[in-house]
Amino acid sequence: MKRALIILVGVAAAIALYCAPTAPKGSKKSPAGASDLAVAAQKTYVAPGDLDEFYLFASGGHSGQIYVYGVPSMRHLSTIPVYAPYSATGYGFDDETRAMLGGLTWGDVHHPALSETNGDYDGRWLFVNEMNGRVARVDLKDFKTRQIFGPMPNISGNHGSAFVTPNTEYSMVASRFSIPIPKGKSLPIDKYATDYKGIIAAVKIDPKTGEMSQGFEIMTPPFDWDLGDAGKKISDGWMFWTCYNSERATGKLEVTASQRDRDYIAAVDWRAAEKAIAEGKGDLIGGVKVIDPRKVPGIVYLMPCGKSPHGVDVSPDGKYVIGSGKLQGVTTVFNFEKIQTAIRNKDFTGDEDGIPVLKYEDIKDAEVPVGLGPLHTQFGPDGFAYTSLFVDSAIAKWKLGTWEVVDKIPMSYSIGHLCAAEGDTVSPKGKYLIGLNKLSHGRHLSVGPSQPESSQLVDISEEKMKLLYDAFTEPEPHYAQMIEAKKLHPIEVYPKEESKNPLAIWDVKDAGVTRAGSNVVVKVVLVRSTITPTAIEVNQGDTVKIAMTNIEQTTDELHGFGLLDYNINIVVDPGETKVVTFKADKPGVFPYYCTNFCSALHQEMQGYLIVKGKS
Ligand code: RUQ
Ligand code: CUA
Repeated sequence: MKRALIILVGVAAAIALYCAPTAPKGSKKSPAGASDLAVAAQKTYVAPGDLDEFYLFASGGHSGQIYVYGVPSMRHLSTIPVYAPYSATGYGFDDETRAMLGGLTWGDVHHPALSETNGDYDGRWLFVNEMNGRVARVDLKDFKTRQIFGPMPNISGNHGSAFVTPNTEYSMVASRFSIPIPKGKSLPIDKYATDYKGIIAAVKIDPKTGEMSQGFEIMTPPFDWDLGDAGKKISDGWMFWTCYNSERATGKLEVTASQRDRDYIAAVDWRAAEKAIAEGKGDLIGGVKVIDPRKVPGIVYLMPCGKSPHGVDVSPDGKYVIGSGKLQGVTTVFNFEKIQTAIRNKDFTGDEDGIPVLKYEDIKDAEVPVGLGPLHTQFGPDGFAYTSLFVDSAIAKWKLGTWEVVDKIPMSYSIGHLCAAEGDTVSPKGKYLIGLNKLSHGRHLSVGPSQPESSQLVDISEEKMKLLYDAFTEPEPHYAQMIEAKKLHPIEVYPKEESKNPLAIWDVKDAGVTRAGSNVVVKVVLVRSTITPTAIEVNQGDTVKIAMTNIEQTTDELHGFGLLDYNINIVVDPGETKVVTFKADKPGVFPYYCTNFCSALHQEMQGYLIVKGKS
């Protein structure tokens, strides 16, 4: 049946291609590297009722959210609100999520990091960083944000994050902007080179619960730390970060930070850092133990790399560390063993504020001529690497070990990150690669000046890469990770027996209002098709806490609670309890109603909050 459908679609696509006399206005010929359209249609078509093979978790940039897509269909399945309120799910309105946001209503999300066991995605959690010095944890059991850790002390602009170590011991963090530390101290900008500090840091993760807590920080010269990746297998225990502006310049960085031919990749022995902290070798700055490499040697080393590198990526076997100047035409492959040998032999060319600098020639294995503007590298299961080329607007495929560039495919337009199926783990899955492009112009219906970003799905199952599909995504997919769908087993209702909220009630007869002075607690039951109680009376000036339990145990039976004029919008999943506390400062009658269509009598699911005036 499925095969018949696929053939049908294939034939239909072929007919559409060859017979359409009037192609839609603006449509273009398939670009170079594109698949035969019938084949592409077959490979991306997921028949009604069928499921995608992979989940894609894409960063939502400064929307503050994570977007979930199915691959290969590229259908948008869900939005996980993380750092910004999201009224569709009531996120940021109830007490718990509002407290988690901590007064900030935006975050600039860059790098999702799926939790790992032995270097493979284990499907437990998704960590994601944002620029205001925070890391969040999404539980993949229910796709909900469960913790936002930070803003962390001393960190300014948490870009080099939220990369996890191979057994999710840490989520790694690095500051893009250097500032005087601790935060709150101000110094003139002409003190930048000497008195401003960069910070690289680690957030500790509880192996059972995923709960994050402060790990360690390391003080560095005022470089702009950019991106990182954790070592794996033989390089497990090490962490790598790129930086730009090793010139320690200020002002127009596009000029001032490009004077030197090389910047650095930091190689950090995080186990040694952990040990130094345990031995009390850190200085307390801003409430955290900070390691100063001048006083505690043996933790950080600098690897010279092409000017202003961006991504740094460790190969699946952990042997190679790949990084490149982002205006170069080559990407450099560093050899982990050579790095270790150079460190052992103290083969240094100098130091930066006490951090030894290794010799480029000693530690590199190859310069691979991938093309102009290499940014990020992902891996396939067969020893191939895929590097995104921003300036060339293309992806290069090359072989680890022989360093041969074997294929290139253009991207429309200006690719940034790229994401292969489990392509940053110890066992990449191949099959699909997604180019996360910065521009999309002209390849979709016009939606005005604010255009979507484009993500292009590429088939990497054969020797030649083939373009399969253009998908348009919310701004802005910095990084994304793709995990086999069979690794995730999300729940669909919160089981009643696991309910822990002390304010939860499971019977309408327990619903109602209790008062202690001017503090009012309202216990509410949401079930098709009544909000009980149907009227709530309070006095102006009361502090009102409404705890609502959706007592449904049926998939998809969500109920909402929209309270007009009070800016309250809660959505409660089946079996869930949510609490919202507010001051009833406006007198009058305020309707509340269910916001999620739930039954034929959904419209009847309503009630009134009556706030009696003071006079
Ligand atoms: S960045 S286009 Cu924020 Cu990850 Cu590379
Ligand atoms: Cu409950 Cu609509």
